Amino acid sequence: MRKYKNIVILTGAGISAESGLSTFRAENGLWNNHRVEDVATYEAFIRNPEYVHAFYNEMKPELYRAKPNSAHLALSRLQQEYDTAKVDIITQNIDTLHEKAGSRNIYHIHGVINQAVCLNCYRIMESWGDVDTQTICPHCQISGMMKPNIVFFGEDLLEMDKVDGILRRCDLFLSVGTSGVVFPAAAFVQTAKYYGAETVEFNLETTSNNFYFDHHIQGKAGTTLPAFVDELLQN
Ligand code: BV8
Repeated sequence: MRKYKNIVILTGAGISAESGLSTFRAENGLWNNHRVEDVATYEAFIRNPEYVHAFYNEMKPELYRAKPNSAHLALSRLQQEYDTAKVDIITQNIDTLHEKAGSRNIYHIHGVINQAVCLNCYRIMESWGDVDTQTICPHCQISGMMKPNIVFFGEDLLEMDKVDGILRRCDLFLSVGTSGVVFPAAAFVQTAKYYGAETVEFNLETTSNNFYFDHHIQGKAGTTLPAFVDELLQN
């Protein structure tokens, strides 16, 4: 393995599976118990904000208690010990397990569970408690305008101004635990590859994106990622 200068890791729900959190598209996944159109689209939120708030409020206690697993910890170790490269984490996950593992340079492109945004003043409120249509914005004091700071289908992603540059500069792109079906995150590997990065996919199975990856490491990320980080750190 060569020395890298800019390492980018894209993570999806699969990296949090061994922390006990449901993924989206598995048998007992999050989307199996709810129609995406009813909970994760902007229209759904406008149509029935109470229902969408309740969906995310119900998720908060489990995500609050969740603990990072060896895959999250391996990325934090890579950031701390790999001294010749900048290591950025772009996550589709709304959990805070990368933060709990001690990582930094984390870009939550689909938002994060313990934040809400005021649709009146567009400032962010942090809360692990329930947020709903009665919640008063702590900044502009207007009530009824809080939305989960979560990117619904049909909404633009967060942090893309920074993410685009990171993808163009990277020389190693790792994709961990994502089915690669949601865009534009699913196309990040194409950008990285176009600009010359080596690309590696970590998943239980081959995904629809596999054509764009130079290497596939099959297995549970909690096992495969720490081993890969060990190899990177030995070089
Ligand atoms: C956008 C909400 C520009 C937060 C999510 C029509 C109109 C508008 C847009 C579109 C349209 N048609 C298509 C689009 C684009 C759309 C899209 O991609 N749709 C798909 C379904 C075709 N994208 C968007 O709308 C995005 N915005 O394009 O804006 C725009 C604006 C207006 C008009 C046009 C364009 C917004 C996308 C974000 C949506 N929000 N969720 C939440 O509740 O979390 S997406 C949802 O899927 C989650 O955020 C999740 O992160 C994401 C991806 O899922 P994965 O993380 O990959 O999870 P999944 O369960 O699928 O897979 C887990 C994987 O892990 C599996 O492969 C499994 O094998 C593996 N695994 C499991 N265990 C392990 C493991 N691997 C390793 N180890 C293990 N132990």
